[in-house]
Amino acid sequence: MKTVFSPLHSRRHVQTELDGGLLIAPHEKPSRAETILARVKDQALGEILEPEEFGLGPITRVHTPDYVAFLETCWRDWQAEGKPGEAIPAVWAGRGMRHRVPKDIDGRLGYYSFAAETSISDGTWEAARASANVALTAQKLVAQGERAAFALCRPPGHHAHADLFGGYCFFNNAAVVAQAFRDQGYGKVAILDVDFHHGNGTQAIFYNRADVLTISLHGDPDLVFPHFLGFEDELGEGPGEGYNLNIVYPPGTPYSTWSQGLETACRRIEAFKPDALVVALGVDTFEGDPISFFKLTSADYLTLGNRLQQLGLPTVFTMEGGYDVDAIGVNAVNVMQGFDGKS
Ligand code: OKP
Ligand code: MG
Ligand code: ZN
Repeated sequence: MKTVFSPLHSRRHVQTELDGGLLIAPHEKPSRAETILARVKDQALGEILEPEEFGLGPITRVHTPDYVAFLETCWRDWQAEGKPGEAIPAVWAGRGMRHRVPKDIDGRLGYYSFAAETSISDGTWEAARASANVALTAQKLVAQGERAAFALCRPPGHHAHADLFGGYCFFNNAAVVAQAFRDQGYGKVAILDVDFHHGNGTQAIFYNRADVLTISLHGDPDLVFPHFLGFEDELGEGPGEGYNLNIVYPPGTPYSTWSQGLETACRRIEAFKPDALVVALGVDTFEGDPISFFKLTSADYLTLGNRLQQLGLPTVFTMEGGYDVDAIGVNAVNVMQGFDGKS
């Protein structure tokens, strides 16, 4: 399988993540992507390509132009106010307040976000743009006939809504890929999110549409991030009713349980008969992950990859989470090798 990777991911190098009342060193750090790339090379998974530049066109097919413009100037606007640290949202429109875009940067940071752990500094814009280009280049490879491609995206994307950042995500790479397939004449696309966390952004972007089926398997949002979306009674709305599926699990879930939901998801995808599949691949389901609570083993990722291959669909993998950096390379590449037939 071919891998798409951009060295520009390292332009995202924030020093802070608000966690437990402290500003800690972020879990979503450059070594994540470098460790996966090293494993791709070590295992000779396949050719490694740098992304093409696709411009903002395919991004604004799923994100609003005002949100994209906000991200482009956020760090500059923050610095222009003379703020000493990294840009962090700290105020939101609560119930009963006005959902309008304020002029000042504190107000706009709150308007365009849903969480406060995701700081912004110099280079975040460039890295997020490169990450979307990585995803779109993998999509192009598959549209040109590759059975599958691995978009080694960083920063991740599945938490980003049309006009909200958060959960380490800015552009929803999986959604951008799915929309690119649609715009190129693929009639139906399925997105399967196997990251530990609910793909809230992906769900929201396609919630009222029947042409993109969204499925996410994740930790119960009654207990973990993103807390306010991802419950099993969220089925889609309007024309999209029946085209969103959430499968939630409790702490300690092993592959033997998790894979039952995967089977449900695979059967739903088969019934949908999509023309392409996007897999939002997080490996924070790993037993050693520092911020998650599932118990998948490294060997389980080979089994997962093999099961996804059996769907028989043109497939783009977009890299999402995974925070046990020592294991992230083996686990992510195991999915690709399982897909390619290794057991
Ligand atoms: C991004 B992705 C940890 C709190 C977690 C943010 C999690 C973002 C996950 N103390 N807060 O889905 O892997
Ligand atoms: Mg998920
Ligand atoms: Zn995650």
